[in-house]
Amino acid sequence: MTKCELKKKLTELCQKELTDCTYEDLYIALLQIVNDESAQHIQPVNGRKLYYISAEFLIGKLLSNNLINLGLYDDVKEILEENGKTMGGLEETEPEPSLGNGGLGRLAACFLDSLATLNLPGDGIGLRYHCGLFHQNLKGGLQSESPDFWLGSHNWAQKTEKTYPVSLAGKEYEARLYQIAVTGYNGRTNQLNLFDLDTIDDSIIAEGISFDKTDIAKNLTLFLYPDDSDDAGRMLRIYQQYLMISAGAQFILEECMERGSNLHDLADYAAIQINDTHPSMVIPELIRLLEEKGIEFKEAVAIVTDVCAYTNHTILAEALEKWPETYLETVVPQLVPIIKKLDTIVQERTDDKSVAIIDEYQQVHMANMDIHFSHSTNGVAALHTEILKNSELNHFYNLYPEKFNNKTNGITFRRWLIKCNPELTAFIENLIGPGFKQDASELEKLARFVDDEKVLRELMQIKKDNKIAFAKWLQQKQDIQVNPDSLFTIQSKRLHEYKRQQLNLLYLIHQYFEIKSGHLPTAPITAVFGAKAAPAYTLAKDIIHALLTLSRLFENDPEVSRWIHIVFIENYNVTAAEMMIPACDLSEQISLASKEASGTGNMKFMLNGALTLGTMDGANVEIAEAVGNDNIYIFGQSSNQVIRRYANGDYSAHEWYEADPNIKRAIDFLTSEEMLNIGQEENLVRLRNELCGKDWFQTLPDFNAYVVRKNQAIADYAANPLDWARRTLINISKAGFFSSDRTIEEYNQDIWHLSK
Ligand code: 26Q
Repeated sequence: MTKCELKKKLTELCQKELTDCTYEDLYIALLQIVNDESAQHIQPVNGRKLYYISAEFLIGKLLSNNLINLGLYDDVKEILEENGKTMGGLEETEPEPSLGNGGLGRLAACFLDSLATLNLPGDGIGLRYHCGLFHQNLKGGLQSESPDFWLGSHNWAQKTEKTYPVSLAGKEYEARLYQIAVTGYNGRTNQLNLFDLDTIDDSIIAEGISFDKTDIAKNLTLFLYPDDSDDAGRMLRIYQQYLMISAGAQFILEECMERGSNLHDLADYAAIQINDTHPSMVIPELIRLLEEKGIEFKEAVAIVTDVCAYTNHTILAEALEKWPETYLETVVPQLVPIIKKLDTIVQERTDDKSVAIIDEYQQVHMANMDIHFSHSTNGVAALHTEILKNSELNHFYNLYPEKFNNKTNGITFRRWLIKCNPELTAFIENLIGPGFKQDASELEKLARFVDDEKVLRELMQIKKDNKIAFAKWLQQKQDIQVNPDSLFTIQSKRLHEYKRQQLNLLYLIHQYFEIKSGHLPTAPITAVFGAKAAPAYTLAKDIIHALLTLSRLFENDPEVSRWIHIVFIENYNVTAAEMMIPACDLSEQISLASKEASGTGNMKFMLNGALTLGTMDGANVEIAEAVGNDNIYIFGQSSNQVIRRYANGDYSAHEWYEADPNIKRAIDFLTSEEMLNIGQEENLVRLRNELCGKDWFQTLPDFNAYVVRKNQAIADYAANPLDWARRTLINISKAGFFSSDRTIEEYNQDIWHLSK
């Protein structure tokens, strides 16, 4: 479509002059134009097609991204500007679909972009939640939650006439299919298929995000992952999961049969990727449906094993789903006999009880079922996969070594560079041409310029501009002023003890004492946090509270505020990430080694010209390998040391606390008079006691190394900005490996074998 045609269509749809249009008018018209245009890129599927089933797709706002992928972005931008409007204004009109919690959901969204860009037939299957991840409010120094409605009257999910019957607790429901078009960059259009019930009723939402959990017809898809801290909530998760996978399985079988499958040959038509254990019931459900269609159990099991593959995203034991058999008996009685038969097959294969599907307490282990009855199990970074093979899933690895493989995560450069950092994109394009947008390995060509002072100075200016833009956004959004000349160090990710925001907190307290005793930092820093805590995760909320309290304490103290400014971004989401990441100097990736499966934020920051301060965990290990030790700040215990400490059970937080005066001083400060004057005693005491009494994620052993390494980074930044810029350019040039295009190529080559 030419710019002229675009303008004409826009005017037609808005039914008035563009200057008279509101952003809302323009948004609605562009939604239609994008959907029409995307439909032009739908292609027939000949051979095998991928179905990526996931309870989360954290897609973020879609308009700008779709315009970029369709090649319409620049024209729309010009048309808007000719009519006194901006792209930023337009973007604000669009609500963000926050249909995911964090990394796992965002990965699914990046994968859909890469599949379509690589011209591979691959759809997503998930749920159309009416409210995405809760909206975080930080009034009074504490997190509270409110519902995040995103559907409104105009949204990307198009209603279809297709419905599928789903039986839940013996009652029949109709799952309706909605579709969001996923258009690749110069690529094809695939679909994100989201299921929903027509009967959802948001008037049952009471205080905050609480709601009546018993009325399934009204609440099933009302929220992304309801609170799982009580039984009704846990049960509701099973209802959600079954709606998703039962409708999904029927949809897949229907499509494959329409394309000519006789179901015996299903594996020639479909590959199913199970994103963590949330969709695992698709295995027994497919077996059930195939049996219904006359295929014998044994063959059905073989077909399903051939079709399905499983991705593991965690080694935290508490995050591996296991359900009491009685719950499944209640919600999905039709699956229980099948799961029992699968468990019997496992018992025939081995007498190792640790790999059973149903354990001695009648708990059903979803991951175990996945590994036995799919043909591939992958981890999401090299270290993570090694830990799965050698410890967490070692017994499975011994049974099926051929099933295990690694697929290091990646991110889509269309959103995490082209969309969020247009200035850096243009700079790169100027130096090496546009090829990197579709072949990220071309970023290596930047290596030629690492000693070119003019180029480096330009890169510094871009970072500065992005910091200024972030500062403006922050001012507007939270009425906070930050100094763009300070070093921006950012930790943005879900709040979890293993991610160790508390380590960053202790560092900031330590620096407070340093300043007070006359040891001034080498440069002023702005310490930025973005993090949501699960509503029932008390300690995570205590960490947020401590950070907010410390932030106020610093603000009130001019001696300290000259040097350190703590900023907590309210309601961190994809949109906020797009503002924060291009503005970052130092990327905090400080999880306890062995606990972060991969991380993907680490990749986004690197690509946008930040240096990483991190532990040897997840994909940090591969980032370090790619850029070399001079271009990253690594600190802390190795994963082996950590694993050994857990195995020996000899870690005593209290000993570390007593032995190290700096640690003691920092922890004690949490309940000092200064802090208690501002914050809440209950929260601060609880956090203090946790840190010096338990500290399950070993914050204290890494404390000194963290302080030294972080101060080294700040000193380097202050002493030699040009060298800092040189090292950020090296990071950018090595980021190509972390494109999700590479990840998807690997999945396709090793697991899916899709036909183009
Ligand atoms: C489980 C049981 C009950 C309720 C909720 C859950 C649940 C919900 C969400 C369990 C896990 C999740 C999300 C996990 C997640 O986001 N994992 C991240 O996946 C990324 C993509 O692979 C990795 O980069 C991160 O390291 C990993 O933490």
